[in-house]
Amino acid sequence: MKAYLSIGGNLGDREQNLAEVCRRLREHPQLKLTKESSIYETKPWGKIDQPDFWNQVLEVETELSPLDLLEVCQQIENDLGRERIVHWGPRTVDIDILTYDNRVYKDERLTLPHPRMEERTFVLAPLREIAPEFILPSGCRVKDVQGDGEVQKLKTNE
Ligand code: A4P
Ligand code: MG
Repeated sequence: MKAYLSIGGNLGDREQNLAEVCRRLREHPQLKLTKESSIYETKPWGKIDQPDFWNQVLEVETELSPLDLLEVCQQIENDLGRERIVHWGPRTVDIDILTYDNRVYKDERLTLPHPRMEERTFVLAPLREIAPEFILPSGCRVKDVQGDGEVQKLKTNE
């Protein structure tokens, strides 16, 4: 199954933290990290009185169920020192599952597709780079949707 992950953080060594997420995903026996976008420096979305984020989008292939994939993501967040203090607040690293093979899912642990993905340039810009033909939940192609928020490409992976 193909899934897209949005990763980002704005505390500590942002470059190192993103690299560490990728390293751990690559090492996971039931996952294949198939694409990595460039890294973007992004203005905080939602709660704006916090440092700028670094964000990236990844494509993974996996046989893990959506909930098992979420568990892998949360384990990596915890290992990298993520503390949940403020909702939408500063974090070392956050890993969100954007989509999982067109699945629709909703319970208290997981909502698929990610409900806010189409509003956010920090998600859309890197996703557009690795999957320009991707059809968003609204039915629009990712290359035709802009979203809100300022982003700047830092490190090119193209
Ligand atoms: N959860 C439900 N659905 C999902 C999913 N598809 N993927 C649950 C991952 N987790 C999902 O998340 C809260 C709960 O959401 C988890 O327990 C999980 O079971 P969290 O990571 O603990 O808290 P959070 O990240 O503060 O809340 P939330 O609602 O996930 O926030 P977002 O939407 O992730 O937004 N600005 C910029 N520029 N860059 C960013 O990366 N991130 C946020 C956080 C705000 N502003 C940002 C950025
Ligand atoms: Mg989150």
